[in-house]
Amino acid sequence: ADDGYRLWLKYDLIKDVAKREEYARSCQFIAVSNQSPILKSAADELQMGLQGLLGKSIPIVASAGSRTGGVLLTVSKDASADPQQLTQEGYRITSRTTINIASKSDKGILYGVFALLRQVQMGQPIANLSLNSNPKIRYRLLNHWDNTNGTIERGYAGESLWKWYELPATVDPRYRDYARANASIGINGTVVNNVNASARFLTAEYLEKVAALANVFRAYGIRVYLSVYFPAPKTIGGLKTADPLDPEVRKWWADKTNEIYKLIPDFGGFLVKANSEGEPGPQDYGRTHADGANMLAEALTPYDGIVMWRAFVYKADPKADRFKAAHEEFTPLDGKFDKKVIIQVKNGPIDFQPREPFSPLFGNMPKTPLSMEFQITQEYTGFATHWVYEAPIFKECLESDTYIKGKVEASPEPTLGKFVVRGKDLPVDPSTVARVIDGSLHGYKMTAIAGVANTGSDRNWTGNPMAQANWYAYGRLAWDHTLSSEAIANEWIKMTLTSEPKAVKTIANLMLKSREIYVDYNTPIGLSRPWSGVHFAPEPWQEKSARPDWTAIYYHRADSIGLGFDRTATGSNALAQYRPEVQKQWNNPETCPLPYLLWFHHVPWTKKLSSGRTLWDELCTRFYTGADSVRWMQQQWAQVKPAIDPEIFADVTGRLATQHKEAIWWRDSWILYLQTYSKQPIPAPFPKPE
Ligand code: GCW
Repeated sequence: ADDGYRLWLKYDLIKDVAKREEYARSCQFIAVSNQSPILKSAADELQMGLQGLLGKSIPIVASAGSRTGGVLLTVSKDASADPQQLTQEGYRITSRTTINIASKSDKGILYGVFALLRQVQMGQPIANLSLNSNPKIRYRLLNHWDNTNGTIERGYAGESLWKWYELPATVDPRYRDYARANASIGINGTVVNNVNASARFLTAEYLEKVAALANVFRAYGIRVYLSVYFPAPKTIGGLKTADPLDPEVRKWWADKTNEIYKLIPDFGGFLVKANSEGEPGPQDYGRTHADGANMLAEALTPYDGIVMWRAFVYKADPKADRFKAAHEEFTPLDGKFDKKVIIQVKNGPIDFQPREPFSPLFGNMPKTPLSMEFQITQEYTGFATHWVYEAPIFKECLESDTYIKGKVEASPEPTLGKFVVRGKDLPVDPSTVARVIDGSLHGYKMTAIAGVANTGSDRNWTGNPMAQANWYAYGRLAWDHTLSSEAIANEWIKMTLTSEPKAVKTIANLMLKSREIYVDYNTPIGLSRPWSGVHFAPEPWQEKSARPDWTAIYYHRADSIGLGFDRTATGSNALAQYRPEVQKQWNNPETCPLPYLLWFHHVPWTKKLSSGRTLWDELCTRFYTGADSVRWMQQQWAQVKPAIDPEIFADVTGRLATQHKEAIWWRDSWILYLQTYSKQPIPAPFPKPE
């Protein structure tokens, strides 16, 4: 039975003998001239993968000589020999008499090896290949919200993978498998500790532990980064202040950085959550985010490291609109950051909700590189129980048009791509969020993307086996945001679960619908944040909390008239933070698409929506059909049983049963609560809440 440990790197023997032999004829040896640690990883991985898939042990040789029929791994730093413009980490795979994986860097070879293995795993031909691939984003990171005591903030797959108590002396072999999995999807960095950071991570004791992890990850092209506790100069440095403009504080950070680089020469840099949800920061000393970030950048100046400064800020002000906070605090600082600083922005303006409009910061800081923070771990999408495939969440944000460059018309001619080229200088694509992040819109030199990890100590890494797809999809999109959710789902299913065509289709369909189903029973029509503190149980009735903006009512604004947050000019006017074209899509309640309606409007219960139903009836319809669709998911899943490993099948079956129960719980909680305001009956044909 399959316990899920091997993720998508299964390498099980290909059943079709003819196919196996066909592959084997092209892979008789692996030739690699040098044995840098990364190239060694690449060759070893290829050897191991082919051993499993083809049932043959393939020799690794230093040179092919005159032999053909093997795989060459060729690092060529010579750019002039590169008409097809590979970037540093890109790779090219060509095959005729030999398969040649070429790159400018060892890392590129490693990525190319995984791409070749993927072809074989998916049963694709490897003869006559001509594959060119460059990552669209330079820093592709996971963010772990892991603590010193082994817990993970918002982690639902067990404890931290990092065994701090036994590091650095004992190095769990699992760290290597973690690195292999990440490298296979192009991830090249990892922030190992929580953004709500303990200063202990910067002590000599912990730095040695972190260095031990870095020593494992390095051979897979993965650099380690640390989240830092801004007042560390006080708490562990014994200084009286952590004021970023204080010379002693600056010296402390510079010295600390030197100490880190002595232990970890390829250290990636710092991630900072400051003046956010009670975490201290430069504002405590009357300084700005830029002052704080630039101080750390200065400390990193001698090194190839960066500062990722988070824009996740909001104040506990019941009258303010949290939606607007990041834009208000950060846009005035545009252009004031050191060139080593990148501002890390969550996809939406609030907090990783099942559906959010894109953050209005994207496009509005042309002089400051912005990076994307997605949440892979399912804090707001049902933990490890509910099956939610997240690629559509990520894509929806990446493909949103900020209209920074105005309107770009859709092309009637498909041969030109989707969009009209109106002369060489004009953008071929609209100014999507993806083009902010990949640097092409504003010409950012530094580009980055982060995903809050969903991994943990559970044997199958992610708790719910289906959540492995979210880790996979994040990595694939970080590499190439133009891949479709469907293509990624198909890859993942074939590599991980089954290649039986009907089952692949059924599962892909389930995955692609799963997010909308969740939204329907959880937060339909633009609702958000109906949670209690742990973000698990429905609690839309919550009106009191430690902070006014941590109640549910702050977000949904239910009253006797209607539901939803007015963010137009008659309300908080958050819409003004977007370009006029975006405002136009959302600021009229008559035409605002239903998925965003209650994000921007307070709508009367009896108002007829574009669906032809009143708001109340539409809500009930969503809650009921959403919950009912989980039953459909169960039925669909039952059909693929013969094609799926029994252990994984049973695991997912169990989780779906719980999901169904909880979907009904969500439905009934919302409906019974909202009914106290709407005073409307539940429309036919829906039954009474259970
Ligand atoms: O989503 C919220 C979480 C916090 C988290 C915070 C953040 C790490 O509820 O647990 O803290 O966001 O992103 O900083």
